[in-house]
Parts: sequence; C-alpha cells; structure tokens
Amino acid sequence: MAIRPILVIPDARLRAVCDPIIAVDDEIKALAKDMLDTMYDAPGIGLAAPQVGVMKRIVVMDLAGEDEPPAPLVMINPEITAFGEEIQVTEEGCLSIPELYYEVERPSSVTVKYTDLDGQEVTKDADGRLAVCIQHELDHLDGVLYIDYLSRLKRDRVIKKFDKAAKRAAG
Ligand code: K2U
Ligand code: ZN
Repeated sequence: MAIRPILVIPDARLRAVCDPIIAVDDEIKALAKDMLDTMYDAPGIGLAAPQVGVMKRIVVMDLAGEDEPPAPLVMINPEITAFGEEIQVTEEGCLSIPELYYEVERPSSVTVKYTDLDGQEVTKDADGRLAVCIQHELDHLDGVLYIDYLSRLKRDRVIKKFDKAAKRAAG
C-alpha cells in the first residue's frame, strides 16, 4: 500500500507528453498498484501516471458504485480508436486541480485499445461516465487538462488562481 503525492497545477509535469511503456514488468505492476491506492485514497474514480510524477502512458480507474465491489481498470499505452457522434455534457473535476468542477462537452462514447497488466491487448467500448473518465485520463498522458475545454476566460481564471497559490507557497 503506497499512496503517492498528487501533483497540482501549475506543475510543468502535468503539461508534458508521457512516454510509451515498453514492457509490463514488476516496476509497472507496482506503479499501477500505487496509482490505484492513491486514487482510492483521494478519493477519485481515475488517475493518470503524470499526476503522481511518473511520465509514462498508464492510467487507472474504477467506476464501481459505493455499494459495489471494486472494479479496477489498468490501461497501459491506451489509445482511443473511435469516438461516438453524440456529445454529452458532464461535470468534471480533477485531482490535480482540486475543489473546482466545471461542465465539459465530450463525445458520449469511445472505443479504447490498451494493454492490460497481463500484457494482453484489449479493445473496449465505453459510454456514459466511463467514456468521460477514459477521455479525461488519456488527455492527461498528453498534457491536456479538462480546463483546456473551458472558455479562455474561465481557464485563465483557474490558472491564475493556482499560479497565485503556488507563488504564495514558495514564499
Ligand atoms: O484524473 C483525475 O484527476 C481524476 C478524476 C477523473 C474524473 C474527473 C471527472 C469525471 C470523471 C473522472 C477524479 O476522479 S476527480 C474526482 C471526481 C470524481 C467524480 C466526479 C468528478 C470528479
Ligand atoms: Zn484529472
């Protein structure tokens, strides 16, 4: 059980493009476990490796309800191979942009291809909240944050708020 610190904007690592994973080895399996521990502790329903400072293409999520058994998903080198035509508007938050929630428009369904922890290639169709979470987490692997889909005014206001907080913390 290892809970890792979650990076908060304006940390530059949250804007980097992450590297593909070459082998699903013990290091990656331990990282996935730490990411799930960190996500459950936050609590959140998804987490991407750059949010804990690891610039690798791996995300975790668990959308099981509170009264359901955990249903962890680990996606290594995930790619969205198809987007549905319909759009859904949902409220999003981000563990790296704490305590703010805004409505975001995204395709309501996706097809995602990834490698699982057993090294097997998986193709999965998703809709609803899972589709939102997949898009949100995969954006993190390319340095894209959900605030980038807001109006420039709203996004700049969020960035300014966290820049100010970071300057105050630096003293
Ligand atoms: O990547 C993250 O920061 C984790 C997010 C993922 C997420 C955000 C919005 C919608 C779906 C997934 C966290 O789980 S943030 C906490 C949260 C949980 C439920 C709904 C909204 C935000
Ligand atoms: Zn996020």
